[in-house]
Amino acid sequence: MIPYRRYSPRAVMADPVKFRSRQYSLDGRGFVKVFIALSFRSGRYYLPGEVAGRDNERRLEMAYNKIYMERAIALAKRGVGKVNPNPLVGCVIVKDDEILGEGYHEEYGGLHAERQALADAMKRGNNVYGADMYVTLEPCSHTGKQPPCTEAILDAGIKRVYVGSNDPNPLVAGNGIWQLRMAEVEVVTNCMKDECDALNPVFFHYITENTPYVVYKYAMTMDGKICTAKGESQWISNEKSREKVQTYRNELMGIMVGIETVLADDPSLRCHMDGGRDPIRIICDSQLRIPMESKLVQEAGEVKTYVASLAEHEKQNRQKIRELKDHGVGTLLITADESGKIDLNKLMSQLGKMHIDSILLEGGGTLAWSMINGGYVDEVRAFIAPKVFGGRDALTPVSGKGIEDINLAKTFELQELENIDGDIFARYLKR
Ligand code: AOF
Ligand code: ZN
Repeated sequence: MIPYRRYSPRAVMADPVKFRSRQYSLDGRGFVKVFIALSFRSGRYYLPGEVAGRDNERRLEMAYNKIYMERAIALAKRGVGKVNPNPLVGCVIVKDDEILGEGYHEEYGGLHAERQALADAMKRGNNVYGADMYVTLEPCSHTGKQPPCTEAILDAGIKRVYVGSNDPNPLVAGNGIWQLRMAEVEVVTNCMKDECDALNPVFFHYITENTPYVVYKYAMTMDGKICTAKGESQWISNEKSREKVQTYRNELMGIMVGIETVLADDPSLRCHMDGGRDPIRIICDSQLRIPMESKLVQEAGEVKTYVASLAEHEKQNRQKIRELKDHGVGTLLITADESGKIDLNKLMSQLGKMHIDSILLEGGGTLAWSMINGGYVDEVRAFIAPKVFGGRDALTPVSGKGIEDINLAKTFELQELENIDGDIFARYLKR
């Protein structure tokens, strides 16, 4: 049986804002009427937050089978490196303890997880009418590159939807849950929320801040050195650790280094993982010193490459900017901050406008300090090798000016700790 629908889903969908704002614009008596009406129709008591699509404790108690949400999470992870700047989303449709269909968001601009799962069920010849759906992210309710998933869910006659994370995208933000509930689909929120949230720290940051999520990665010795006093650094961490780093280049959309690193190492910054994607390369180079013969410039025809330099120097650099352009390197002209360096706040906004949702920061220490000091580093992934280099002049992961008072330390929270064949891997989140 189709569950009774208080409002026609089409009407809600046609003008969700009207329906939504109606909730908020009602006076006290109006509110009471709406909730009594809803409670009467469904034989169940509604709380205001529920109708407006917010979470509530009571609903958390509803039983659901974790196995299916775990499956949806595993499916979502298959999209790593392919969906940015969209979120990783997985979906499983279940009836009578049988999976009827499943899917995930496979590529940017492609079908959303819910529609993939519905299509999969159809392909298998399964009828999803009255089935439960497990989805790691709140179904969308807007038309973007894809039509609203709420529409597909209602059309298919899904009875109940188990949701992991809320979608903070202002175009969705509770509206997806609200639309489903208004159409009398049962929606249980916060199902394995922590695990589902862990899929998308990048998306959550990018969609709310409009700037990239930044991960600073480095490898150092036990005594905190990233190279010997002579400058040798190959290799500090072991092979397995270095393999892990290649997955970061696939996972995150951009990669950033300072010009000193380019001058010292001539890196290519490409992804050497099988089937991996090369990240967009961004070089912070205020004076535009990047050598034309560097790998970054020479390979710019194959991988998107940008140099960020000071707008104040544009005139004197015009010729070089043109030459770089001929090689396929874009120049981002950013004005200086009060210290005369590239204004990182402006650079981050610019990268956000370019739809770059995430950046792997790979050094060097001066840039790392500026980025951490400015609060732009959201996560640190440190590899600590069981070696000692010593040497007063051997570099450390973060240099720059440093803090002036010990109480002003930049603090992070340890999130993950792993032993990788003797290397310590530590992941920290910004506090
Ligand atoms: C879902 N399931 O699998 C994804 C969702 O431009 P579009 O149409 O692809 O919409 C992108 C937005 O849709 C994205 O910012 C996020 O809010 C939501 N993504 N939603 O229900 C999915 N990928
Ligand atoms: Zn969607």
